[in-house]
Amino acid sequence: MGLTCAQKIIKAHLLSGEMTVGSDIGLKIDQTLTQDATGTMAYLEFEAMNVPRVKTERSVAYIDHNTLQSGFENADDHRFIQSIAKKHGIYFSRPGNGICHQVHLERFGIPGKTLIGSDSHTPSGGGIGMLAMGAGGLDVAVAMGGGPYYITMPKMVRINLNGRLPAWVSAKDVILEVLRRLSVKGGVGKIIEYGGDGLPFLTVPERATITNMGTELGATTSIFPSDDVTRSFLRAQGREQDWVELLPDADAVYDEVIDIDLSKLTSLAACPHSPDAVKSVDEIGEIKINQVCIGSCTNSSYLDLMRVASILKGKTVHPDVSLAIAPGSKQVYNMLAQNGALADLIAAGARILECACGPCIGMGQSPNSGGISLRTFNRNFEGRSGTADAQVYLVSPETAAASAITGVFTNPQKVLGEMPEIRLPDSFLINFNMVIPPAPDSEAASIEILRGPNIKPFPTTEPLEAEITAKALLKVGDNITTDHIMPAGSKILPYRSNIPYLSNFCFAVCDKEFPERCRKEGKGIVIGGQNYGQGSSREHAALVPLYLGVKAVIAKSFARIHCANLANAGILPFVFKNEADYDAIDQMDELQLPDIRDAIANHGKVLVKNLTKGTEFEVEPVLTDRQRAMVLAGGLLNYTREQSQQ
Ligand code: MIC
Ligand code: SF4
Repeated sequence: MGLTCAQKIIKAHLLSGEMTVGSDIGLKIDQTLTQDATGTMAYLEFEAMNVPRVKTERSVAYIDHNTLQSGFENADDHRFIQSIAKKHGIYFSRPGNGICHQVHLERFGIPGKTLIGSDSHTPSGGGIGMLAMGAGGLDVAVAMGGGPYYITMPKMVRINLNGRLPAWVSAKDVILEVLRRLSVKGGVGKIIEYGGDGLPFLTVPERATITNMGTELGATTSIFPSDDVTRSFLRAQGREQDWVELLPDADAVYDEVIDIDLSKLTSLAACPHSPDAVKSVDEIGEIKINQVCIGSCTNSSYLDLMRVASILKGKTVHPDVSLAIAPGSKQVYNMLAQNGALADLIAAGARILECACGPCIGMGQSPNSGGISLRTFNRNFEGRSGTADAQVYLVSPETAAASAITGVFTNPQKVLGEMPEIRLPDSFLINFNMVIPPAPDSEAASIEILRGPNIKPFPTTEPLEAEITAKALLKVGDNITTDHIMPAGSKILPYRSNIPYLSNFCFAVCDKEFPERCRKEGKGIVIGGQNYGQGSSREHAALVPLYLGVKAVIAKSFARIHCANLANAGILPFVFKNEADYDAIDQMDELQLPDIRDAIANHGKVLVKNLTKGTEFEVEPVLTDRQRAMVLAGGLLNYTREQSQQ
């Protein structure tokens, strides 16, 4: 039987398990990336593992999230990561060099390789034919130490992109169409592989827009083949030697096949507050807007911003609209500066931000009260922009730029006339001066790690107790994101290395009293709906509840990375055997899991007694055998230590 692109990479990297859907497989990881908001914790964890130099082919530490330095915290964390990187064999991409996924694609990504990153949008690497996955910081630390990365062998979905996109309709509209069809849960347990006769017309950055936002489908990852388009991108990046061909076998078998006729697509938008609440721009109508933000790891490539510049050239941003633009990388920014496109953006009135995540993660540029903001980003979760009442729509750069001029939601196809042909350059501007290579092995031991006072130790865990009795301290609905569990934004993000402080904001979007209740009760259980923990890879959404005494989460279903982060932290993830039992629990009911240690160790039935209601229901642990051993030990770090002592 033939193999898909993803299966070929998995096969070449398989360290344990069988390539059959649903089995736990361990993969050799060639490359890792971290960003600063998850990186500080990941490197503290890496240090705890006592591995002197990373064992990967390439590990890169990026600074791109916490670049708003309104206190000492962020700059201290940057300095910490820089010193760790130098000592332990990691390349360091300095603040200002760009967003991790954009820079990785330009400078480090290699087709056919595996990449994990402590950021959920790591699947951007799928645009260049990598098997690239988001993971918790601890998993990345283990991979840097040479350990395998474990996933559940996913199903394979093939999406055929056929035909050509109409003028002014772009890659963002393609992935919004996929989200419209599949929803934010539609990719769970699946790898999305793209094919079809439209592929030769989609450049690597456009492919990366699509794989990047595959994260919003809940997919394990998304991937494009590595073909001539990939080769010319790498050639233009001066890295043709990194190219290898990666195509699916003609008789590859997919579990599901979806066809999209690109020529029928129109400009789309994801409406508040979910990336799958997709409507066409025409359906939304010409509503007045207040803000437009262009950038993020989804849409900040050279091609994206050249198109935006061509739309804005000679125009002025509407007086009632604030337009902010953050180029994805120094390469993009510098090229726009050299070819004059930056001047067109500035002249039109765009507020140019540094090459970083910026408004995407609420680091500034929050909209006005009740503001309507059009963003080329990938997430529009409630509160993420920094204000509680913002209405954020996710759109293509073309829709964003056209609307910035008119001041209302605008279908670019209707107002922009003929589309100029904008191509990728034959050679990109290559200047590696913002990437600091690690120190040579011989000097590593003498390098001092520079720690600031904001860095607090991460919470320690204990082996699983024989029994758990605790109250349901919070009951939430479906699609709870990690932005609900552990919000980000400019006020909180600087404290990513300070779990005690962060704990004051846990679940702040849903219930401000939650941290206080936890402190009062000392321990608790969280009850969730479908797709609990979707979104970010931030392990803080597990470490902070752990710090607050959360012992277990019982949900209808989980998002992949968050579920793994819970197990890594030693928090038990359970799903209801019978979803109707969810309805019978009230917040503050006292729940008991008798003999839980024994049940986890011996694959026994897990019964939960509702002591308040006098009822009983069954739940199932969402744990592989390896994860069972891990939670028994009290999480991945304890488990890794135990294993290394054996
Ligand atoms: C995000 O887009 O939510 C983030 C911020 O990049 C996160 C990582 C984090 O929380 O630091 C992600 O996507 O994993
Ligand atoms: Fe940064 Fe936004 Fe991309 Fe996350 S989604 S990595 S915050 S640009």
